[in-house]
Amino acid sequence: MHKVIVIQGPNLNLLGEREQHHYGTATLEQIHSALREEGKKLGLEVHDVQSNHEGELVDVIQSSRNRGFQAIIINPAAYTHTSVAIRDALAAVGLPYFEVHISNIHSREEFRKKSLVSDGASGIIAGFGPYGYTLALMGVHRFIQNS
Ligand code: CA2
Repeated sequence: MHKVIVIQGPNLNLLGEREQHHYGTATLEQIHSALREEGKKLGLEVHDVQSNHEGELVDVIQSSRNRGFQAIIINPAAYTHTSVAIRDALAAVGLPYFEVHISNIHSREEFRKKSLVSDGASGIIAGFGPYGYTLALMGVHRFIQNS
């Protein structure tokens, strides 16, 4: 069974509670539970982690190869637009990664249009709401099958 890790950045623990116009009504646990179920159907073991701390996200990314993951699905949240450390960690670990944003970052404030991780990503999904994570998992499944 192939293993995939879903990494969630700062404030995504608040999903479903506020800002529903941007991020929908599903909680993070509901999203992760749906991904685990979808993963089972696809033959993927899906793990998840959320942190509000940049260094902790870097640690998780760095350790993901040694923990046996074949791919990373990541929503770096606000760190998308600011974190050279997360960009460097993703480049260093060398696993294929897929960037997900719940909202369409290109239709919002100017500062959200720049992502520091997009150029190294194997795929990018934005604006599909929480369903974007499921789309990413389907894409990871196809990616692993073809590699
Ligand atoms: O659209 C996305 O997925 C974002 O990565 C979400 C980030 C934002 O900074 C990015 O520009 C786009 C923010 C996540 C904050 O999530 C909240 C959820 C509920 C209530 C408040 C914040």
